Amino acid sequence: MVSFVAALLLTPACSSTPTPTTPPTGGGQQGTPTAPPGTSVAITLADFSISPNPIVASTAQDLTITNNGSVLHNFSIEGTPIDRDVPPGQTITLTAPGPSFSPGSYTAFCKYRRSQGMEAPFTALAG
Ligand SMILES: [Cu+2]
Repeated sequence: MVSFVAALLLTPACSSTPTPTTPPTGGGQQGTPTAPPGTSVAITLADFSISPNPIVASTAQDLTITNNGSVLHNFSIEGTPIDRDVPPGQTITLTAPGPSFSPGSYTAFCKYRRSQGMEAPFTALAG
């Protein structure tokens, strides 16, 4: 048994045929995130969550942010000037952030209730 294990460990990895790694298709749970189709991405604020979570958008897409909660919420993106209040029942539109907003990984949050779960990873893709 010991020699069998040793033989496995000593087998050179380069002797095997390379296995192609196929990225998962659809869903976007793993691998490269993809922005939802369309010219805008809908984001919903609630008491106290942000959806979708995580958020993926292209810098060419508008963000429409709706507050479905009962109190004032806010949509901010860390490291950017984006900081907008959204009163309950209202929807705001952030037009495609464009040049002020580089593709990358950010954190979106409600500045009033971040510690209560109103925070989501935000991936901005080149648009
Ligand atoms: Cu909030």
